[in-house]
Amino acid sequence: MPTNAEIAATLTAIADLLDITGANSFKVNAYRKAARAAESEAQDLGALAVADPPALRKIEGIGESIAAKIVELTTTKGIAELERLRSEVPAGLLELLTLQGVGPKTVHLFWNKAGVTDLQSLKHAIDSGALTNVDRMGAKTIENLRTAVAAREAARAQPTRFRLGQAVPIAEAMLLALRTTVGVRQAAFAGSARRGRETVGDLDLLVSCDDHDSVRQAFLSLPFIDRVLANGETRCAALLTGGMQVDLRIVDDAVFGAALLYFTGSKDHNVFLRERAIAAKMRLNEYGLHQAPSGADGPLGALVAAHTEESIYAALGLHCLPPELRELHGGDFARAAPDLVETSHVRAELHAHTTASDGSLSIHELASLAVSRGVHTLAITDHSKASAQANGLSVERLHRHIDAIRTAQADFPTLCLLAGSEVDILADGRLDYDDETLARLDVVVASPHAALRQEPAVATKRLLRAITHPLVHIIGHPTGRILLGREGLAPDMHELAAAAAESGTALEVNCHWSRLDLRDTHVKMAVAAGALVAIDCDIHTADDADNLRYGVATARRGGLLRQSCVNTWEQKSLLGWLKNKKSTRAPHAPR
Ligand code: DGT
Ligand code: CA
Ligand code: CA
Ligand code: ZN
Repeated sequence: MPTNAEIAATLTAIADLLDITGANSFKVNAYRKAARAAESEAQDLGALAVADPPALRKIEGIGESIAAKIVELTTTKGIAELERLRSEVPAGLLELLTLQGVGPKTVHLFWNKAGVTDLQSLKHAIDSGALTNVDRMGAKTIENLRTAVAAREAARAQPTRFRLGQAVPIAEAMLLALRTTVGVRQAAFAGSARRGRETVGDLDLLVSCDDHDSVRQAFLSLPFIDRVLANGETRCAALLTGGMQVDLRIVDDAVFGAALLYFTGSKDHNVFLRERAIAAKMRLNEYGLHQAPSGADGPLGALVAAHTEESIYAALGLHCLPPELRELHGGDFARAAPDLVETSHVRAELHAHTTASDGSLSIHELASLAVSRGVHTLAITDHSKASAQANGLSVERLHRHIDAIRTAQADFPTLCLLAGSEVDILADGRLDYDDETLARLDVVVASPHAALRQEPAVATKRLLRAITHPLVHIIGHPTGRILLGREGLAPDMHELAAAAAESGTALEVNCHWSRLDLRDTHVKMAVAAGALVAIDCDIHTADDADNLRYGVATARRGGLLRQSCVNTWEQKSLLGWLKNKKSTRAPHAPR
């Protein structure tokens, strides 16, 4: 049965198509009004359409003919008029609706006055000047349109990438199936996913085995596979149902390490290793590290190492570089093993939401989850009042919430429950609660949620103001970007990192795979500046705690050491930092 939101979307689609065909605006507006009514209606309209159809008409904004459409949609899963409109309007016109600044009335004009039927013909109409004769199309409007079309074309030309947190679970499910196949010795994923890159172009799986055929068969019969692209003795490739490509390499177990090293990349790291090999009169490829006594072009000599990555690095005089460092760090860490942060080091979660704002867990459920994860400290940081869409807390509600957290503490003797807030950093850098309120909290995570299209210089100033605020401990998801979705702020991260180091404020790596914010390159800047970093799951539902690995991978890519990550500290040090930062800094002077 359709939800109210689905009914609203269907009514809006009809209204858009009617507008495009140039239908009578009285009729179009009736659909739009009904869509708004459906969206804000508390009763379940689908259920009502089945149980008591006449009741639909009693709802303000829904007339007789649209009530009939809702009944039709609910009982037949479609609406004949919508199908008729869809067959009448060229499909390419619908994409134009998603261009910045283009609505259905404009699309109607494009179609009828300039013969536009899709993006390509719109581009042609702009370039040929055909649009200048269309009503409402001034020079400025046409210029904006040109920009929007170019942006769309650029986005289309980009190869599709998938977010790490969506790709890795698929890779692991496939490996699990392959590992149980007869004859399989080792199985791993390589490529950008193993390096922990925020997005991956394709998955690279590597299997060593005694029987190539059984592995191929097992791979090609995995349930996720939609289409086979290649099926060879040592290499298979397939497209998965979600559109992602998977490459599988099948190798002998003796050379698994060499293949894993090669297919993990990055390409630049492979070049670095090969050059090192040549300098030592050896040669490295996906089959192993060999002696090459007569130089790069001469014949290969004896095998030096191939079974494990460690043995190859060791033969090159290097320690085994963690895969996350094999992209942004060249040979920086090649000589000594850095004490990078690991998931097992994380002992505190400092950013979590409850049902008080937009989380799905109660204080008790969240605390139980934290106990089961083995952390010593949990900060409860619900949204502040400016985040109205997330049910942010008024000062009064916050005070009651703090009391509830203090009361709950008694039920969790092994866990330290901190009363915090994820307070909005307003557009000008002021915080959403006054200092007196903030001073009552154990932890203040300050995050930007709105005004995310600011100029870089304005964003830098805004975030600096929050970083240097003496009552702020952590800057949450500092840029507000959404991977493959929203650019977010583009502040001067060098400047922010320096200020964070100076004021003892931590910058967050938000672990959600749609954020990973700070991103890897930003972590690298924070590390260079000596700033503290927090790695937090920003828990809204229980599953969010599983995202820790992606945040840790991002932090490791930036070279974050264990001791610079506040979540790894012993409880005493952590609480000391939270307190000290509060009392040792000069009181905040209002600007
Ligand atoms: P992606 O898939 O775009 O997210 O990035 P990768 O790094 O997974 O790239 P991919 O799948 O094309 O290749 C996997 C690894 O195999 C890559 O990181 C390094 C190695 N590799 C592939 N082609 C070449 C090459 O032409 N030269 C070198 N040196 N290495 C290569
Ligand atoms: Ca790949
Ligand atoms: Ca690949
Ligand atoms: Zn947030």
